[in-house]
Amino acid sequence: MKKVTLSMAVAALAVLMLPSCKPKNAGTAVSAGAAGKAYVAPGKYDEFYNFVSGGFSGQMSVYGLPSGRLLRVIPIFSVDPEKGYGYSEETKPMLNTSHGFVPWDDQHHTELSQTNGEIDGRWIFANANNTPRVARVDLTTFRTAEIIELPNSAGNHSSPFITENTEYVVAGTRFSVPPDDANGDVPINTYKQNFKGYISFISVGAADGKMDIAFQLKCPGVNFDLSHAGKGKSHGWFFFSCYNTEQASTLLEVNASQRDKDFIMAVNWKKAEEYLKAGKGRKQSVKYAHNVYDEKSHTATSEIRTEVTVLDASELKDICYMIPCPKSPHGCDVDPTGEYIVGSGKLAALIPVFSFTKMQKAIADKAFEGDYEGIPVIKYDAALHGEVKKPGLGPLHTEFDGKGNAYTTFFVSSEVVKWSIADLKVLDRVPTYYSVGHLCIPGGDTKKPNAKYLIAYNKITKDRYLPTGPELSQSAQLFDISGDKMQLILDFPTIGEPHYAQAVAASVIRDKSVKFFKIEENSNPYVSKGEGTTKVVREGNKVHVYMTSIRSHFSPDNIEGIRAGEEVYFHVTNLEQDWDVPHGFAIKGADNAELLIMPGETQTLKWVADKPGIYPFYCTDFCSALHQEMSGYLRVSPPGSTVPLSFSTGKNYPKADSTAAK
Ligand code: RUQ
Ligand code: CUA
Repeated sequence: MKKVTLSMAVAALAVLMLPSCKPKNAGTAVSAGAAGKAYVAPGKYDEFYNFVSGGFSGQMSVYGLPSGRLLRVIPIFSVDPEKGYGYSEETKPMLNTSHGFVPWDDQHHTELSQTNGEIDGRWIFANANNTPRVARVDLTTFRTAEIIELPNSAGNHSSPFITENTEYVVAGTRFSVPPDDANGDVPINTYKQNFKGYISFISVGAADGKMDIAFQLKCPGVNFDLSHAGKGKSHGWFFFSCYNTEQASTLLEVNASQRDKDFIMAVNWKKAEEYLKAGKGRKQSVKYAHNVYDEKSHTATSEIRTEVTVLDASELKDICYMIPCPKSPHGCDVDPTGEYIVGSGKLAALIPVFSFTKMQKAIADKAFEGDYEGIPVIKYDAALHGEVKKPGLGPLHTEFDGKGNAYTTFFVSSEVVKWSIADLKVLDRVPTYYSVGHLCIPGGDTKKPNAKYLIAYNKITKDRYLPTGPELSQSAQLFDISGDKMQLILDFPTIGEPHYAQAVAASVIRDKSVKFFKIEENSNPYVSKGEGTTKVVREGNKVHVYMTSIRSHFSPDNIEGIRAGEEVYFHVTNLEQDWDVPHGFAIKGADNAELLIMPGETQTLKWVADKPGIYPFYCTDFCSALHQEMSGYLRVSPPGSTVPLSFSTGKNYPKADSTAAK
């Protein structure tokens, strides 16, 4: 392999650090008729939902396309005071991990569930990079239904990609680290001996979506970057891009760029299943959290699990194969037929396209050039379909249109390039503003893309919008790709830093939306199903307030007899049974957030009465003409006070002969 000197590497990196080759005519690149194409008239629905990862916001945002209108931000891995997520007692367990409560994460990829390789609109999965977790969002409620932590992992980046019937959600670790049951207190420079890369296969319940770690694959210590499942003829296989096959543990920008080629790792997961059935897995003791939100009790529960089954890919033959792939591959994308696997070397000036059929033949013929820690390395040429020559600089990600074309993003040369899979010829290129990362075509990683639009998610915004101080929103750009040439029709700012995103025809999801929760099905232990059952109960140092909200009052709205220092739990049930009538709840001095309670739901806010006084509480969501009247008072007396605990609504009027305090 070619040896790169330090100075050569630094020179190459200096080029890569340029924000981008800035495209010319940034302001005029928009095509004629763009306004009409992106315009969705007031009151009309968008044609597509676009689910966009939030990067360092930890959330996922949902846009309508082609308008670019923001429809919703779904809290997943970060607390969200707007919705009370991670602040209400019911949602706190969702963010529990083996490290305790973790209120933030970095969310990079979104993947919609599939049946027969087509988007089925049931769930969308999301990864947390930092404290490795995978979440499932329910698309009837647009809320996080489940989060599972991943043991033996660190930097869960090549995740969460799914198999064509959502049999598994797969997650590869970005950082290899010593396994959780080994002594991790080792010198960092013992990477080669002690650090291993784990890939998690998370099974998904066909009916209820429940996630479970079916098994993990123990692989050589490298960085797994991205992945995609095989489909059609390659169903049963999974492909991962790997970098840092140099196994460097310092100054990776130089030391992990030494080799001319890193790998795409091909995993035969059907074979892994056979080994698992044959009892070849080793039970490893670990600790990871599994958190589930129940929509009947409107409550999350968190359980710590202690065991995982591990298959060793270096010992068990025929599970993993390495395919050499030039220059620190990032994206790893499989075309709609399942035949072609596209690797995108971040530092490469070409795009290698591998053939599944040729790869199978190479394995049968043992066309190997050696092994990498016990894993056979297939000869590059034996698996190669061909290379796209001079496509651009810094290829990152590829999506497909289902008509034989691929679209690849180029970070360094700031463009999207359309090319033909059959003959590897470049067909079209458009500039992006600026330095595009991921891209999305509706269904663009499935068997059936819906190739009307392409959205580019750009890393650098610079002069695209009105200045807003040192930080600018990241920007998405919408292209019409229905014709031969890509046409820019819209820019829209995004939340956090988008990485991958997926889109689907609105009709697949729209009509399944839950409009409210049925109050008679509410099984929250603290529910009040009517004002008649509201109450205030003292239990030791805790006071439970069973409260209801309905336009436009709380019941109770006068509470007295609370003592300073007591923990008060407001269990607020929204009695409304109508679409789009949430009520909020906030009380002075609360050290967490509001509650935002959906119709038919119960949510709980913990509040500590810190000193005597009168504490108003009120509804935070403008719910009716008398929303400003939707409020109440809570009286806090000193510790040991004899003021009796009392509560009422509409009964606590001044006595006729006395208005004095008592
Ligand atoms: S990444 S910009 Cu975190 Cu998917 Cu490629
Ligand atoms: Cu209820 Cu405002």
